[in-house]
Amino acid sequence: MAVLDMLETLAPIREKIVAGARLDFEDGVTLMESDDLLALGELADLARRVRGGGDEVFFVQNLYLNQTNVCRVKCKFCAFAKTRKQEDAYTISADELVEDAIKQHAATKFTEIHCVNGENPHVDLEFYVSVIRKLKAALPDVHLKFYTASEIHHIAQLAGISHEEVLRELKNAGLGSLPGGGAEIFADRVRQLIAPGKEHPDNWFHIHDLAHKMGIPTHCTLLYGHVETYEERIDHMVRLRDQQDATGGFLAFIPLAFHPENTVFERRGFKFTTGADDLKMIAVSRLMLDNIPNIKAYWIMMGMPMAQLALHFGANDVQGTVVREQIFQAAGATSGTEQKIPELVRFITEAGRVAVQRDTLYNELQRWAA
Ligand code: V47
Repeated sequence: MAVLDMLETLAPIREKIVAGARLDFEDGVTLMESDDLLALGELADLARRVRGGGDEVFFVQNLYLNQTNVCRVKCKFCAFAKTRKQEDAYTISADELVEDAIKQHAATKFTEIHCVNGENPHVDLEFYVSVIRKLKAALPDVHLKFYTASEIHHIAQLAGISHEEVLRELKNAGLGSLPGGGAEIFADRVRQLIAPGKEHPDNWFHIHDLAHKMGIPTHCTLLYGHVETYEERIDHMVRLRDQQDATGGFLAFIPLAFHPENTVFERRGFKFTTGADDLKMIAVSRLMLDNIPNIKAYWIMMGMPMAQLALHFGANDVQGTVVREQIFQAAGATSGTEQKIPELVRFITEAGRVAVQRDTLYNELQRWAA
């Protein structure tokens, strides 16, 4: 495409951004179809600034824990899940998990635990509630970001109670927020192809809607780079934006790049996403999601150098120190599982931004001079 054509295609979108107007579905598809990566980055960074964003780039000091990798759902994109009989299947008791967390806390002083699990059919409500209660008692100042909407739905099914009752039990025990997983791609066509055993997206929305109304903030994600179309990515973003208009409880959006290793899709020849697609996803999500304040460039997923570039494509958060990630490691991530604070600060500062350590709710804890 000639440069002039590209400028003309993006010009009406730029006008909307400058005017603070909302982009529509067609604008989103136009952005996705553009290969003018630098123009997309510039537009996204402009949108971020027009909407009040400054030079701050956030990260949180966190620990990743998984209670169980046993899972009843056979999502085709997943390399983490196991059946109970597989050799490397595990289910960790609340006491073991708490002991481990206390040891880690003494070493690193994390402020958040992020926990996502398989949908284990062999445990009960108490398995989930007791770990939150015990962790809160042992580490009262640590924010517990536990259980995707898929897991909340699963816990409700297990216990024969409503989503609302599960959330209330967990909140009373000390739950702080929900991670954004389980969203995948909302479009039925894609869900049937990649996760036919997973609950309907209406459940995902019902749980986030309830959580926001109960004062539990949540995160949201989109899994890209498999069988979805650009239209289906934008449809997903528009649905998230509508939910945020209604309840306002999403703290951040995290685009998750599909990692094919050790999955059904690897055997079908699927490859890892490219840097161009990763940067495009960050830019387009910033442009479309005008009401979600934070866009995360998840370094575990894209590597630290690419996450650093993403800071000029609309991202303002690199997630965190992330001690011990398992889901992406199982599927071929090569970025390691821990980033020390000085290293995060170095990458952010060398991108010309101001590194800010935050808590889960985006309260500032410490800042480093640029
Ligand atoms: O729902 C699983 C994704 C999610 C693969 O809220 C994969 O800050 C790529 O919830 N390749 C679970 N993605 C993890 C999750 C999460 C992750 C990071 C940040 C946050 C947050 C939440 O992980 C799943 C699925 O979308 N996932 N397998 C894979 N092979």
